[in-house]
Amino acid sequence: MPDANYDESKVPAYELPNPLICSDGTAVSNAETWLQKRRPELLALFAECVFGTMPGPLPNTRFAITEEGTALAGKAIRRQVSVYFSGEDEPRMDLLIYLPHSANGRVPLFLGLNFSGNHTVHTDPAIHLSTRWMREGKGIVDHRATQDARGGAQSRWALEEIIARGYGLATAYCGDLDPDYDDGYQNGIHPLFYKPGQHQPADDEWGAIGAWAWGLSRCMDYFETDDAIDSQRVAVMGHSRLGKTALWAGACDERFALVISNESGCGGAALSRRRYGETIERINNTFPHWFCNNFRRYNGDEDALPIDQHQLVALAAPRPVYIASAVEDRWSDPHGEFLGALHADPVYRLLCNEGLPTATMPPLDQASIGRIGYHVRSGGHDVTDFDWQQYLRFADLHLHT
Ligand code: GTR
Repeated sequence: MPDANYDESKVPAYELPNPLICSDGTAVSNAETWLQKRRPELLALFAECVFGTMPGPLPNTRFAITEEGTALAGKAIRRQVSVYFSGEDEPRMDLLIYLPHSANGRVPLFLGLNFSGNHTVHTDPAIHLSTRWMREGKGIVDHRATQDARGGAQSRWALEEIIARGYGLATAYCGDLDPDYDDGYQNGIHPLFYKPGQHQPADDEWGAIGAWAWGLSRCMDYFETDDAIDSQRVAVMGHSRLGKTALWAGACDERFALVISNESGCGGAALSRRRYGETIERINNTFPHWFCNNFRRYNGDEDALPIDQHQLVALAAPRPVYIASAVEDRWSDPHGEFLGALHADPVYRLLCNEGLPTATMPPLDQASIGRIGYHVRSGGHDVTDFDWQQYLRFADLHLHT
């Protein structure tokens, strides 16, 4: 495999597929053609070539509130909910929800999966410590969390600020849906869907990202049953591999009112054809379980893809979408992420006459906010308070709190 390219002058010439021209050559000149024809076509192409097809909810899904209490010195209500997918205890997704205590009526909220268990999101000792398989990291022994893992990802969640601004925050561990390693899809939720004799997904069926996105939709199913939550105002958010997931969840499930993708890189908002930083070949080799097997056809052959990632961003339209980069996170290709946002703009202009306010990459640490939002901040691959400040501003603007 060639070394990763970080030289802008070595980005090859490429031609992007036009989001507003259908596969049969029809130009999309009105919202109806987008909604009835082009959008479903693009969704099907992303399913077939990139993320795999995703099934619907399981009929035996049920929700159980396992714990409730006040939190954050009385400023929030904490609710822990287990989502059971079959008649059995496993597999199960544990949802952690904080809502502002002072709320009048249903609250809007941010929903995002986490990398290492709900207990990492805050030091609140009442958060159930996950007993599931975890990647190695602080407070992890033999792939299991210890008390030392509590609050390990706190700096990525701005919980106090989110609550103070009148929003809720809901999160679940991605590993509840599919542990993040390549095991041929024997654990997690995939086996629940195998037909008799099937032992792993077909080449055009979902991988881990598909399973994670499916889980986000099941969180939404729960929100629709909870009177304290405004399910019409849920922003789905994710970082990195989970930022790819947030885009895919937002594309597949139009119940999400707003989509935020933080440093999602290859397979997220970054244009694949640029082959800058992480490429399709690299991501498929390192993480063979993330995408569907069909995505491997495009290893080293990006121009053969019938889609590119700006069209994934466009699948959020006309709902507000925010793409964020970090300047030192070259692996994710910040410029490619910006172009992913920019080239979604024509779809937004067509549908709601408002897209990304700029055609050039904004200066460092200055958000450009329209119906599409974008920023590139200083620093490296992470989610910071600066990122959340922009997301809250964006949500204030579009979710009308
Ligand atoms: C990297 C991977 C990226 C990104 C990142 C993350 O190793 O190459 O695509 O997803 O992990 O999720 O933090």
